[in-house]
Amino acid sequence: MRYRTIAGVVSLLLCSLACGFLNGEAEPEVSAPAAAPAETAAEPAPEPIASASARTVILNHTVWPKGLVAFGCYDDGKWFAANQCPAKGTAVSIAAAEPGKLLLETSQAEFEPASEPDFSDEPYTTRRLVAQQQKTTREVATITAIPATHKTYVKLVGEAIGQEHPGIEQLFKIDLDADGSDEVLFSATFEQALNNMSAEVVQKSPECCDWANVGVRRVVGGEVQTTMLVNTGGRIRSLHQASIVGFTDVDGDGVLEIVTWEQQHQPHAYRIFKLDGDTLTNLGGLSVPEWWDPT
Ligand SMILES: [Ca+2]
Ligand SMILES: [Ca+2]
Repeated sequence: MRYRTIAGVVSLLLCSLACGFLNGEAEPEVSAPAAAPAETAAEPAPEPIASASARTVILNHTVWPKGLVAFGCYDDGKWFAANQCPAKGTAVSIAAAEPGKLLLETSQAEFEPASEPDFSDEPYTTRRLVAQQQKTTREVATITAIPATHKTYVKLVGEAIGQEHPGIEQLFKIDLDADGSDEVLFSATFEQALNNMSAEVVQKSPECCDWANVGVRRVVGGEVQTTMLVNTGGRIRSLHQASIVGFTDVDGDGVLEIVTWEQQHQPHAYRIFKLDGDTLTNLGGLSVPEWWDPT
């Protein structure tokens, strides 16, 4: 068992100086998350919602607890935190943001509470998936890759995040709402920009030192707009990272929701964004203390 890696401690120290993720200083340019604030260890867990129509989004999580866990659930127009999701009910997967056909899996699932670490300064509660039946899979969209060096998008993404060398990591198009018009999604980080730039350019870059962004370009009112979903960075290196994890459909209406991941310091966080007409809403998230590793 290890408590905190050296990198984690360094990151925490850096972020005590530079970061304000959980304080909302770096919130994306969309409406605030609807998720309930994190509980403290002394507060009882909220009662699960009792609804047969709720759909729980399941996340394949690689740190703690490993495996499939409840990311959160959606019912009657509302998003609920993972520890409020029904113990039994409908679950929907997250299809990975990789080129090709997107397949979403729906199932009847059963969850159990995931026990919390016996110490934590970042309380985290979720539900672990323990049984899954009646799986059905349907094709929901196609992801088409765009070269990360595409000059037009290097320029557009660079303008969106204020960097001449944006460091595009992911760039692809997908029709989220099946209206026949593709949306373009991208992630861009300083780490990738470093890979693209010569050492001389890095030295001269006035924008140095860190950023991590996820954005979407889409048609709004007849014009293409860029909306940032994750938009973080600063002048102190703290290894900001961000990416598009994949897509899910929280309400089964055929319009895909976007799942992002970001790490501005500890913890790291997943977020889910819902496209409803011209509106893009941050439904909520799941923050995870990455330094916790019970193995
Ligand atoms: Ca579309
Ligand atoms: Ca949907």
